[in-house]
Amino acid sequence: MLTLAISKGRIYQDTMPLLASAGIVPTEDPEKSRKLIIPTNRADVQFLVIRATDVPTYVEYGAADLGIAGKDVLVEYGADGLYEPLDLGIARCRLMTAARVGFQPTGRRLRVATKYVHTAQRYFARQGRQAEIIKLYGSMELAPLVGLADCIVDLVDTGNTLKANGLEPRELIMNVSSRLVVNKAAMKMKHQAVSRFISDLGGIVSRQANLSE
Ligand code: PRT
Ligand code: MG
Repeated sequence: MLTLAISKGRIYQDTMPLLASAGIVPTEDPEKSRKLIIPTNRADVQFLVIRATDVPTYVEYGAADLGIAGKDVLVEYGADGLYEPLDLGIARCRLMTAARVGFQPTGRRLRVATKYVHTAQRYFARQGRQAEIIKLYGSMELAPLVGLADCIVDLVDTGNTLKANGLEPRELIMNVSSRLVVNKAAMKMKHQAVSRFISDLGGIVSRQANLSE
Protein backbone atom coordinates (compact mmCIF):
# COMPACT_ATOMS: atom_id res chain seq x y z
CA MET A 1 0.00 0.00 0.00
CA LEU A 2 1.22 3.51 -0.89
CA THR A 3 -0.22 6.32 1.24
CA LEU A 4 -0.17 9.86 -0.15
CA ALA A 5 -0.77 12.85 2.15
CA ILE A 6 -2.44 15.80 0.50
CA SER A 7 -4.38 18.92 1.53
CA LYS A 8 -7.79 20.02 0.29
CA GLY A 9 -8.12 23.22 -1.69
CA ARG A 10 -5.84 24.50 -4.39
CA ILE A 11 -3.13 21.83 -4.11
CA TYR A 12 -5.74 19.08 -4.33
CA GLN A 13 -7.43 20.75 -7.33
CA ASP A 14 -4.13 21.04 -9.19
CA THR A 15 -2.85 17.57 -8.24
CA MET A 16 -5.89 15.49 -9.22
CA PRO A 17 -5.44 15.95 -13.00
CA LEU A 18 -1.79 14.86 -12.67
CA LEU A 19 -2.71 11.77 -10.66
CA ALA A 20 -5.57 10.96 -13.07
CA SER A 21 -3.06 11.01 -15.93
CA ALA A 22 -1.03 8.51 -13.90
CA GLY A 23 -4.17 6.33 -13.62
CA ILE A 24 -4.94 7.16 -9.98
CA VAL A 25 -8.46 8.43 -9.23
CA PRO A 26 -10.01 8.81 -5.74
CA THR A 27 -13.28 6.93 -5.18
CA GLU A 28 -14.71 9.93 -3.32
CA ASP A 29 -14.31 13.69 -3.52
CA PRO A 30 -12.59 14.77 -0.28
CA GLU A 31 -14.04 18.29 -0.70
CA LYS A 32 -17.46 16.71 -0.16
CA SER A 33 -16.67 13.66 1.96
CA ARG A 34 -16.00 13.75 5.70
CA LYS A 35 -13.60 10.85 5.37
CA LEU A 36 -9.94 11.55 6.06
CA ILE A 37 -8.68 8.37 4.39
CA ILE A 38 -9.79 8.25 0.77
CA PRO A 39 -9.38 5.06 -1.25
CA THR A 40 -8.58 5.21 -4.95
CA ASN A 41 -9.36 3.05 -7.99
CA ARG A 42 -6.01 1.40 -7.29
CA ALA A 43 -6.14 -1.07 -4.40
CA ASP A 44 -2.50 -0.22 -3.57
CA VAL A 45 -2.90 3.58 -3.32
CA GLN A 46 -4.81 5.69 -0.73
CA PHE A 47 -4.90 9.39 0.15
CA LEU A 48 -4.76 11.02 3.58
CA VAL A 49 -6.55 14.36 3.47
CA ILE A 50 -4.97 16.72 6.01
CA ARG A 51 -4.04 20.36 6.61
CA ALA A 52 -1.34 21.64 4.25
CA THR A 53 1.03 22.44 7.12
CA ASP A 54 0.69 18.89 8.51
CA VAL A 55 1.84 17.15 5.31
CA PRO A 56 5.61 17.19 6.10
CA THR A 57 4.93 15.82 9.61
CA TYR A 58 2.92 12.83 8.36
CA VAL A 59 5.57 12.05 5.74
CA GLU A 60 8.59 12.54 7.99
CA TYR A 61 7.17 10.13 10.61
CA GLY A 62 6.14 7.60 7.95
CA ALA A 63 2.39 7.84 8.60
CA ALA A 64 2.29 8.64 4.88
CA ASP A 65 4.85 7.32 2.37
CA LEU A 66 4.47 10.31 0.09
CA GLY A 67 3.02 13.80 0.29
CA ILE A 68 2.37 16.91 -1.73
CA ALA A 69 3.15 20.26 -0.12
CA GLY A 70 4.04 23.82 -1.05
CA LYS A 71 7.72 24.78 -0.94
CA ASP A 72 6.67 27.50 1.55
CA VAL A 73 5.43 24.83 3.97
CA LEU A 74 8.50 22.63 3.46
CA VAL A 75 10.99 25.44 4.04
CA GLU A 76 9.12 26.61 7.15
CA TYR A 77 8.95 23.05 8.52
CA GLY A 78 12.64 22.44 7.78
CA ALA A 79 12.18 19.30 5.75
CA ASP A 80 15.69 17.83 6.01
CA GLY A 81 14.13 14.52 7.02
CA LEU A 82 12.31 14.16 3.69
CA TYR A 83 13.26 13.47 0.11
CA GLU A 84 11.93 16.02 -2.37
CA PRO A 85 12.26 14.30 -5.75
CA LEU A 86 9.79 16.31 -7.85
CA ASP A 87 8.72 19.89 -8.45
CA LEU A 88 5.12 19.48 -9.64
CA GLY A 89 5.00 23.07 -10.93
CA ILE A 90 1.48 23.56 -9.52
CA ALA A 91 -0.10 26.00 -7.02
CA ARG A 92 2.56 28.55 -7.90
CA CYS A 93 2.90 31.78 -5.97
CA ARG A 94 5.57 33.94 -4.28
CA LEU A 95 6.50 34.40 -0.65
CA MET A 96 6.96 38.14 -0.21
CA THR A 97 7.16 40.94 2.26
CA ALA A 98 4.34 43.47 1.97
CA ALA A 99 3.55 46.77 3.65
CA ARG A 100 1.03 49.61 3.49
CA VAL A 101 1.28 51.52 0.24
CA GLY A 102 4.03 54.10 0.65
CA PHE A 103 5.25 52.78 4.04
CA GLN A 104 8.81 53.91 4.80
CA PRO A 105 10.70 51.90 7.42
CA THR A 106 12.03 54.04 10.27
CA GLY A 107 15.30 53.37 12.05
CA ARG A 108 13.72 51.14 14.67
CA ARG A 109 13.40 47.39 14.60
CA LEU A 110 10.96 46.25 11.95
CA ARG A 111 7.88 44.43 13.24
CA VAL A 112 6.87 41.61 10.92
CA ALA A 113 3.63 39.61 11.20
CA THR A 114 3.56 36.18 9.57
CA LYS A 115 2.77 32.52 9.91
CA TYR A 116 6.19 31.81 8.33
CA VAL A 117 8.15 32.58 11.51
CA HIS A 118 11.30 30.57 10.79
CA THR A 119 11.50 31.54 7.15
CA ALA A 120 11.03 35.23 7.97
CA GLN A 121 13.57 35.08 10.80
CA ARG A 122 16.15 33.53 8.47
CA TYR A 123 15.40 36.01 5.68
CA PHE A 124 15.95 39.11 7.84
CA ALA A 125 18.92 37.61 9.72
CA ARG A 126 20.70 36.77 6.46
CA GLN A 127 20.40 40.43 5.48
CA GLY A 128 21.63 41.63 8.83
CA ARG A 129 18.33 43.41 9.49
CA GLN A 130 16.80 43.59 12.96
CA ALA A 131 13.26 42.24 12.90
CA GLU A 132 10.76 41.28 15.54
CA ILE A 133 8.64 38.45 14.18
CA ILE A 134 5.04 38.21 15.37
CA LYS A 135 3.36 34.84 14.81
CA LEU A 136 -0.14 34.91 13.33
CA TYR A 137 -2.26 32.02 12.07
CA GLY A 138 -4.15 33.85 9.33
CA SER A 139 -5.40 37.16 7.89
CA MET A 140 -1.90 38.61 8.05
CA GLU A 141 -3.02 41.52 5.84
CA LEU A 142 -4.81 43.04 8.81
CA ALA A 143 -1.70 43.49 10.97
CA PRO A 144 -0.17 46.56 9.25
CA LEU A 145 -3.61 48.23 9.01
CA VAL A 146 -4.15 48.25 12.76
CA GLY A 147 -0.57 48.93 13.84
CA LEU A 148 0.25 45.40 14.99
CA ALA A 149 3.16 45.21 12.53
CA ASP A 150 5.08 47.31 10.00
CA CYS A 151 4.94 44.63 7.37
CA ILE A 152 3.93 41.05 6.72
CA VAL A 153 5.48 37.99 5.11
CA ASP A 154 2.83 36.12 3.11
CA LEU A 155 2.06 34.35 -0.14
CA VAL A 156 1.13 36.46 -3.13
CA ASP A 157 -0.44 35.23 -6.33
CA THR A 158 -2.38 37.89 -8.24
CA GLY A 159 -1.71 40.54 -5.60
CA ASN A 160 -5.45 41.26 -5.32
CA THR A 161 -5.65 40.42 -1.61
CA LEU A 162 -2.87 42.89 -0.77
CA LYS A 163 -4.39 45.55 -3.00
CA ALA A 164 -7.85 45.16 -1.45
CA ASN A 165 -6.28 45.93 1.92
CA GLY A 166 -4.16 48.91 0.88
CA LEU A 167 -0.93 46.92 0.94
CA GLU A 168 1.74 46.45 -1.72
CA PRO A 169 4.27 43.66 -2.34
CA ARG A 170 7.85 44.67 -1.53
CA GLU A 171 10.60 42.02 -1.45
CA LEU A 172 10.56 38.57 -3.00
CA ILE A 173 11.67 35.93 -0.48
CA MET A 174 11.12 32.89 -2.69
CA ASN A 175 9.17 31.49 -5.58
CA VAL A 176 6.80 28.74 -4.47
CA SER A 177 5.36 25.66 -6.16
CA SER A 178 4.19 22.32 -4.81
CA ARG A 179 6.62 19.43 -4.38
CA LEU A 180 6.32 15.69 -4.05
CA VAL A 181 7.99 14.59 -0.81
CA VAL A 182 8.88 11.04 0.19
CA ASN A 183 9.52 9.37 3.53
CA LYS A 184 13.14 8.21 3.70
CA ALA A 185 12.40 4.72 5.01
CA ALA A 186 9.62 4.19 2.44
CA MET A 187 12.12 5.05 -0.28
CA LYS A 188 14.13 1.99 0.84
CA MET A 189 11.43 -0.40 2.08
CA LYS A 190 8.94 0.22 -0.75
CA HIS A 191 11.56 1.11 -3.32
CA GLN A 192 9.88 -0.38 -6.37
CA ALA A 193 6.43 1.10 -5.78
CA VAL A 194 7.77 4.49 -4.71
CA SER A 195 10.21 4.91 -7.57
CA ARG A 196 7.52 3.82 -10.03
CA PHE A 197 5.19 6.48 -8.58
CA ILE A 198 7.90 9.16 -8.85
CA SER A 199 8.81 8.31 -12.43
CA ASP A 200 5.16 8.09 -13.58
CA LEU A 201 4.33 11.46 -12.05
CA GLY A 202 7.62 12.96 -13.20
CA GLY A 203 6.89 11.90 -16.78
CA ILE A 204 3.48 13.58 -16.68
CA VAL A 205 4.85 16.78 -15.15
CA SER A 206 7.62 17.14 -17.73
CA ARG A 207 5.23 16.38 -20.62
CA GLN A 208 2.89 19.11 -19.32
CA ALA A 209 5.81 21.52 -18.96
CA ASN A 210 6.81 20.85 -22.58
CA LEU A 211 3.23 21.37 -23.76
CA SER A 212 2.95 24.74 -22.04
CA GLU A 213 6.25 26.02 -23.46
O1 PRT B 1 -6.61 27.18 4.17
P1 PRT B 1 -6.02 26.41 5.32
O2 PRT B 1 -5.80 27.28 6.51
O3 PRT B 1 -6.68 25.10 5.59
O4 PRT B 1 -4.55 25.96 4.91
P2 PRT B 1 -3.59 26.71 3.94
O5 PRT B 1 -3.93 28.15 3.82
O6 PRT B 1 -2.19 26.34 4.33
O7 PRT B 1 -3.95 25.94 2.59
P3 PRT B 1 -4.23 26.55 1.16
O8 PRT B 1 -4.96 25.48 0.43
O9 PRT B 1 -4.83 27.92 1.25
O10 PRT B 1 -2.77 26.70 0.57
C1 PRT B 1 -1.97 25.58 0.40
C2 PRT B 1 -0.76 25.95 -0.44
O11 PRT B 1 -1.16 26.52 -1.70
C3 PRT B 1 0.19 26.97 0.16
O12 PRT B 1 1.03 26.39 1.12
C4 PRT B 1 0.97 27.39 -1.11
O13 PRT B 1 2.04 26.52 -1.36
C5 PRT B 1 -0.08 27.26 -2.24
N1 PRT B 1 -0.60 28.55 -2.73
C6 PRT B 1 -0.49 28.99 -4.00
C7 PRT B 1 -1.26 29.49 -2.04
C8 PRT B 1 -1.52 30.56 -2.92
N2 PRT B 1 -1.04 30.21 -4.13
C9 PRT B 1 -2.22 31.74 -2.44
N3 PRT B 1 -2.43 32.69 -3.21
N4 PRT B 1 -1.67 29.56 -0.74
C10 PRT B 1 -2.34 30.64 -0.31
N5 PRT B 1 -2.61 31.74 -1.09
C11 PRT B 1 -3.35 32.86 -0.43
C12 PRT B 1 -2.41 33.86 0.26
O14 PRT B 1 -2.07 33.40 1.56
C13 PRT B 1 -3.25 35.13 0.30
O15 PRT B 1 -4.16 35.13 1.37
O16 PRT B 1 -4.10 33.63 -1.34
C14 PRT B 1 -4.02 35.01 -0.99
C15 PRT B 1 -3.25 35.78 -2.04
O17 PRT B 1 -3.74 35.53 -3.30
P4 PRT B 1 -3.80 36.74 -4.34
O18 PRT B 1 -4.12 36.08 -5.66
O19 PRT B 1 -4.86 37.67 -3.88
O20 PRT B 1 -2.44 37.40 -4.38
MG1 MG C 1 -5.72 29.08 3.14
